[in-house]
Order: sequence, then structure tokens, then C-alpha cells
Amino acid sequence: MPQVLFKNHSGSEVTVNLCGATVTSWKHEGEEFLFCSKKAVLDGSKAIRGGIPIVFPNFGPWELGPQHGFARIKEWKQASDPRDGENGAVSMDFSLEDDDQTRQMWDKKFRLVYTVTLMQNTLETALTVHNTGGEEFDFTTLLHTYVRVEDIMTTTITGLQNCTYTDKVHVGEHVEEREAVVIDENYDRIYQAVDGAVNVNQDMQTLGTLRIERDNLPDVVVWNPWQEKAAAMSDLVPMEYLEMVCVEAGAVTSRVVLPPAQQRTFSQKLIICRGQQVIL
Ligand code: TA6
Repeated sequence: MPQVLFKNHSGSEVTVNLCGATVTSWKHEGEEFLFCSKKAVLDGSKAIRGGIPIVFPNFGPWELGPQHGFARIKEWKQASDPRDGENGAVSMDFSLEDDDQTRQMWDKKFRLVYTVTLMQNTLETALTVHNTGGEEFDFTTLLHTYVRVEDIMTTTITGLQNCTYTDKVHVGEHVEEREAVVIDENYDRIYQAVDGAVNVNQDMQTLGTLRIERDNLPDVVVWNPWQEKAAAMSDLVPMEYLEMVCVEAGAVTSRVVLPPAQQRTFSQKLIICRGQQVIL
């Protein structure tokens, strides 16, 4: 599957695989900030295990098609060349439209435009959903970001305190009491209507804090398969669960309804905040 790489003038570069328009790598000053498995399948035959797969039009198991929808496994088009924006930003667009295959699963007319923007210290990814048909449709969507961590054991996630979450592992609904969430087991939680940014905090000397800001993506899913599940996954090296955490910005707890001829944009900013205080 073709890949596109582009750079900005402040030492960042991003790689996008046209399979799913999946951002598979984002480097700043030579340091990689996204996790992508060494066993990830990059030929388009399945979703890429890493980077930022795009979930659309359904988060989770789906009676009409594959888990997490088809957008992450379809071949997207490169819809623009890299273009310069304000303050040294560089952007590129990718697009996907309905075709016979998508209409067989989900009989809707749509156009998706995914804009990937490199700014200084920041990667912005914005998905615009256009309803190009004559009827309204509804969907869920999510940016399934795999954050690279040096060591999951010393990583914390802040910004989730007091949020209600649905736990897929210890089934039920709970309220997050911790200021700093620690991942130390198979973890799969949907935090609902999270206000403000979420931070992935690591050692200041290495990756520091990655701040995730969201627009129109109220929910945050936190996932790590942990040892046993990781070992059973064909596209993950068993010990790689120690090097990743998925912090996924989504609109998943309520379905988004889009009337005909309307569009809506869902975006996130991943912001490198090196040197910030780490909460352990
Ligand atoms: O977003 C979390 C999640 O839905 C988990 O339940 C987990 O299974 C994960 O996504 C990965 O799903 P995938 O289909 O990519 O194997």
C-alpha cells in the first residue's frame, strides 16, 4: 500500500499509509511519538496495528461490517499536495468516498476528508464527514491513536478524574477517582464526555508529556491489551504492550446524526510538552 511522507521546517515529519489514511509515524527532532507494531500489516489486508487508525462509521463490533467500520481498511486517495499554512504549518488532505463495497455494508453516500497537519511540536488530525446523499445518516467515529511510551509501568494518564466510564474488562459503569490513571492490567475503558485535554505523562528526559486536545470528540477510550491478550494477537510482538497505550478521541457514546448536504469535522491535536512535570 502506498505511503506518503511529509515534513515541516521545525524538524517534524509524518508518514501516512493510504490503507485507512493511517498515520503510522510522527517524528519530532528524530524522536518517534506514535507506536506502530513491528508486526503491523501494512499491505492493506487488515487494519494497521499502530499509528492513528480512523474508526468510521462504527466504533466496536458492527452487525453491518468489520469491527470499527471500513474506513481504516479502505484505500484512501491523496487529495492534495503538502501545503503551507500559518506559522510554519504544513498540511495534506486524504479522501474516501462511498463505493459499491461500502454501500453493500452501509448504504449511504458520503465523502470523508482527513487533513493531517504538522505544526511546531504538534500533530493535528481532522476528519470531516460530508453527507453527500439525500437522507440523513448516523455514525460513531474515533481516532484510535497508539501513543508510544518508553515504559507503560511508569506512564500515567491525567485529565480523566471524575469522568464516568464504561469498563469492557470489569464490565460495568464507574466513576474515575484517580487524578493520575495507571495502566497495569488489560485495560479497555470508554470515558464519557471528558472535559478538557488528556495528558499522557512520561519521564521528562525522554518523551515528556503528550497532551491530547479534542474537538467534537467528547469521549476518550483508553486501551492496552496487556500481556495475555497481546500474546494472542498475530500483529503485535508479545512484549510490545509495554511500549504503547491507546488514548482514543471519539464520538462513540452517542451516535452523530448528519443531515443531507451537511458536514462535520472531528479533530484532535497531539501536543509535545517536554519538560513538564510528570505525575507518577
Ligand atoms: O478501542 C478499544 C478497542 O475497541 C478494544 O476493545 C480493542 O479490542 C481494540 O479496540 C483493538 O481493536 P482491533 O479491532 O484493532 O483489534
